[in-house]
Amino acid sequence: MHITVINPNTSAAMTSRIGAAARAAAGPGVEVAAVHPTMGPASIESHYEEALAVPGVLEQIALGDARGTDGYVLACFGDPGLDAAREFASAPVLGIAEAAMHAATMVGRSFSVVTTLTRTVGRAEDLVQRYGFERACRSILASDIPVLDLEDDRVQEELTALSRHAVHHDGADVIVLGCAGMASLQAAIADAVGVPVVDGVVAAVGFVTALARAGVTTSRRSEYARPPRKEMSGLLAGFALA
Ligand code: 2AL
Repeated sequence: MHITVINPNTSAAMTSRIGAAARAAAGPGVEVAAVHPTMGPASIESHYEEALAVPGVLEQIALGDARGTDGYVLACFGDPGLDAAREFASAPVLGIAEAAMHAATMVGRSFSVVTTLTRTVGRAEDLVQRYGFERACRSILASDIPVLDLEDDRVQEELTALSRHAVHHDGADVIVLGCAGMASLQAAIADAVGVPVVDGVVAAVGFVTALARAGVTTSRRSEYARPPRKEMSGLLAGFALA
């Protein structure tokens, strides 16, 4: 089985960390290609960057389909371009926010998200609503650590402190990590805080391999039918579907 994990930003270092987490989660018999777009923002922390990341994500889906990918993971907590990717890809596509929120509610009644910049909280709130987890989500707490600084030493300490607050003040049974670059912190935060911590890359790889093994893929009945052929112009001319 071949899984493609797309880091929607163009940071090669982050893609390689995401790939390591995805391979550990996938286990034997699952080949993981961890890729990132050839164009777009270095990290995604605003709606502007999210919009500009999507063409590069779709480009990686075209390449993944050509390789015979059996399942895709969009490894950014804003789930950028998830609907478009689902229409376009020949295999199921899961976002990491979507997968993490589902996983969290399978091991607890409630969860909190610990994330990067305060300005990304609105997007996470929208996704909580979209996926139907308003009752389960207790809080979304921002560390104000930028995505590309997640390797800093202070990160584990700050995210652990936020997670403790989520458990003791907000009543969260489970912590959801709100960025694709946080997988390496999962065990340490879970040990320190004493509740399950869910990383979205790990959750999404697990769910998408299960779907692919079961032979279950995106419904083409209506909304997620392949997009219609249409002329595309300018910089996007290459995205016209044949
Ligand atoms: C992210 C993420 O997962 N990747 C990225 O570039 N931005 N998420 C976030 N909350 O900032």
